[in-house]
Amino acid sequence: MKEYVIGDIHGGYLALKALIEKLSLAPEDRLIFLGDYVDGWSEPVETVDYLCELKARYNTILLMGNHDSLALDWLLNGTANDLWLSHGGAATVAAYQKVSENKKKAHILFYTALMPYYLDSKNRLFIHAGFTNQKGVAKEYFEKIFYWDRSLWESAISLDPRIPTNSPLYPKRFLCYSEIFIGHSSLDKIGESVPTKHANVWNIDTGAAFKGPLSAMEINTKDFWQSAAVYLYYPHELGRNDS
Ligand SMILES: [Mn+2]
Repeated sequence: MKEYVIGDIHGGYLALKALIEKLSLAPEDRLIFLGDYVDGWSEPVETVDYLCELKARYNTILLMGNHDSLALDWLLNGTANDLWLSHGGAATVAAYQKVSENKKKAHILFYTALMPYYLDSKNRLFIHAGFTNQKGVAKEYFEKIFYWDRSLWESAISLDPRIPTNSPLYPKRFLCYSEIFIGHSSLDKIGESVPTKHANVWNIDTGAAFKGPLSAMEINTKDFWQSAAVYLYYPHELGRNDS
C-alpha cells in the first residue's frame, strides 16, 4: 500500500488530474489531501467533484484549509470579505454562480466533512497549516489555528539545525509527532519548488496557486511527483498572481 500526501490545489483541477494520473494508483492506496482545494484557478467546482470521485474509489483523507473554510462560509452565509475575494475567492464565487443549487448543497456537505487534522497509527500528523500548543493538536483551543497558523513552519525554517532535539531551545511542539506534513505556506516564498523538510516538518505546498506545480509525496519513501506548473494549464488566467 502506498500513502500519498498532496499539497494545496487552489482550483487547479487540470493539474490535479494530471498529477493523479502520474501516480498509477492501486485500489488499496491511500490519499491524504492537505486542504486549500479552492480559490485561485477557475475550476474549484471540478476540483471538488474530482475529489469526491477519488474519495469514492480510494482510502482518502481530506483536510480543511483556510480557503475551504472561507468558501464554506460564503456558501452558507454569503460572507465575502474583500481580502478573501482578492486572494482567490473571486474565482470561487464566479465558478459557483454557474452551478445548480443541488450541486452547491452537495459541495456544502463536502466542505463540512473536511477534517481539521489527521493523525495516523505511526504518530504522523497531517494538518493544513500548523498548531501552536506545545502539547500538540489535542490541546489547541481554537480550531481555526489548524488551517491558518504560519508559526509552525516559520519556527521550522528558522531553527538552527545544530540544536539537538533534547535541548531546551528545541521547539517542544515538533516533539509531539514523529513527522508533520503541512501545506499553506507556499515554498516558492523560500525559493523551493519541491517538497521540503525542516526539523521534522514536511511542507508539500509547492505554490500551485502562483507559479509552481502541484505535488504529491509518498510519505514512507519520500518519493514525489509533480504536475507541470499549474498556470500552464490555465494560460488565460492569473490565478493568485494578481493579488
Ligand atoms: Mn492555506
